[in-house]
This record gives sequence, structure tokens and C-alpha cells, in this order.
Amino acid sequence: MQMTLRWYGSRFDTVTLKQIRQIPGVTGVVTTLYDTQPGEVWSTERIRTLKDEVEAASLAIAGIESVNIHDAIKTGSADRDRYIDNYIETLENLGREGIHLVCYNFMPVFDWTRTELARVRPDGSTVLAYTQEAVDALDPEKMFESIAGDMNGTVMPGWEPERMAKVKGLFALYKGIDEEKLFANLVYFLEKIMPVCDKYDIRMAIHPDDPAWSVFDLPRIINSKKNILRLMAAVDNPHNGVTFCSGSYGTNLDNDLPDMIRSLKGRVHFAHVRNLKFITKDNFEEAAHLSSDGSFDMYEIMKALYDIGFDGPIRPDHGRMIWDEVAMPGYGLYDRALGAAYLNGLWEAIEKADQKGGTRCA
Ligand SMILES: [Mn+2]
Repeated sequence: MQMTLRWYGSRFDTVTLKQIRQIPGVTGVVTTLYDTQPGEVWSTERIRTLKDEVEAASLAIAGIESVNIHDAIKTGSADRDRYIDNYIETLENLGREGIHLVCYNFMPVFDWTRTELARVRPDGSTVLAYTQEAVDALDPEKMFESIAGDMNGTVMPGWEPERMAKVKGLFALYKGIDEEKLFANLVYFLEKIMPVCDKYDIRMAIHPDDPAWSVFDLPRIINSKKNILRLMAAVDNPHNGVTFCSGSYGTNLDNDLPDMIRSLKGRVHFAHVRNLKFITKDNFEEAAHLSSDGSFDMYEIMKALYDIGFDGPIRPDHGRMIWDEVAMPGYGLYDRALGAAYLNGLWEAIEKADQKGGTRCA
């Protein structure tokens, strides 16, 4: 595996490439052209500039998170092929620049949902949190306003103010799109892009829905073992793979994370590894990566990744806000650096135990 950090680009991120380079064991970033709109073609020139900047800091671009999907593709509207053609052009431009991993999601309207961005934990750190009760009490159109005050002046992915200004229209767009239609639109999209992925060896890695159930009656399809395996079978090409995000699949306690990883052998192209602390099954908050700080056994998650021979990029996911850092919620430097160091430690121990005579039990 390759340890990485997500980086939003020098114009948007409070964390610098120089800082990332100094986290032990981190050799790359997963990044994006944060100011492009879904549906826009990424030019070779801009990709190259981004790559040069990352490489000048002695890091590599391990993948793109994300190339976002236009709503026309998700809703299957009459003009979707035009946006798919643009997506293909972006993939070609990325492939020619030697970038072989693209993370994306297929969630309608909201990329991810949290009801608090700065819940205080017993140790005084602040974290993102979710309660179903708060979602049920909320008018979805007011979702953005309810959390915007806690974004520390940053623009959070999927919650861009321009997009949120159109929330009412977005809900109208998805009227009549149920889970089966959304799934069919996803399969249509993947079938169209697989030839270019085959040509340039681009691994597409779908990010799960977060939380892993329907919110505001919007359809959700990438949320369980059954559903993700259905997608893998529907487009049975190794370039159709997943971002295994423990914190997203893990929102549903029915998801057995190590078992899911093992069932996805060969299709896990990217891993987001983080911990959650459950108060009740509908009320959870993000925790430090350390197993004992949350509800997940992080060793078992890393062990499962090791056992399936995972060799892609991995990153610590959201971090707590600690040590008075002011950054995008979830994306500060300090706690993610601690997370990377901890995950690296788990991996080293698993690897050495295996080399000393243990066996891989894939
Ligand atoms: Mn994730």
C-alpha cells in the first residue's frame, strides 16, 4: 500500500505539501482540481501544472479524489452522453499524464451528510458528528445553513455555496429517480467509460454513500456488501472498483467491514481508513484513528486489506480538530498525521508478523 493524504490544492487547503512531505511514510497525495465544475473537461495543461507542483515537493499524485459526476449522468437525462464524453476526455487527459486512479461518488444532491462539524469530545477535540434525530428535524434546504457557520472559512467538498444555492432545483431533478434507476444510470456510465479505463489502466473507485442509508428520501445505492457486489458483478471489469471507506460503510453497524473488504478482493483500489464512535446506532461521531478511541477494530480492517493483497493508495480519513488548529473540518494536518503514523504502524506489524511465519488467510 501507499500512504497518502488528501490535499485540496494550494489555493484551497490550509495544509501545505511541505507539511505533508514531513509525515513519516507519506509519499503521495490524492488531490483534485477543486475549482472545476462537474461536467467540465480537465485540461492537460492544468493536470500537468498540478502534477508539477506536487512533484516539486517530492510527493506523487497517487490518484484523483474526485472527478465529480454531473447530475445529468446521475439522473440519466437526455444530455447525459455529452457529459459522459467530457468525463472520458478528462480520463484520457489524466491517463496520458500517468494518473491511474479516480475516486468518485454517485450520491444525489448531498455528497455526505453530517449534522455537526464541531462536536466536542471528552478530550476537548472537535469532530464531525451525525444524529438521525437532527436530520429528521431538518428541512433539507436548510441543511447547508445549519452547518455553514462551522466550516472555518473553507469550502467543503460537495457543499459548495453555489451548489447549495440550487438545492431546491436539485431535489426536483431527482424526483422520480429511485434506487433502481440510479443504479441503471451508474451502470450505463461505467459501461461507457470502461474502454478508456482499459486503454489507460485507470482504476475507477466508487466512494460509498455517507451515511450508508437514505437521507431526505433520496436514493442511496452504494451502502452495503450486497449492493457493492451487485455493482461489481454488473460491470465485471477490474477497472470498476471501489474506494473502501471504513467511516462511510461503517455508519451502518450491520456492515461487517473486514468481511466486506475480503469479499472485494481485487476490486479495492483505494482505501479511506478511519474510526467512528457510536453513542447509539443513529448517533455517531468521528474519533481518533486508534481502535480504543472509537467503535471499530482498526487492526482487523488493516489486516483484511493486507490479506487481500491490497497495494493501492490508502489515506487516513477525517481527523479530529486538535491543538487549536484552524482548518477545514475533518481535514486538518495534526490528527490526520497521527492517523497516518498509526495506520503505518499497524501495517508494519501485520507485515512483519506475516513474514515471520504467519499465513495470509485470504
Ligand atoms: Mn471516505
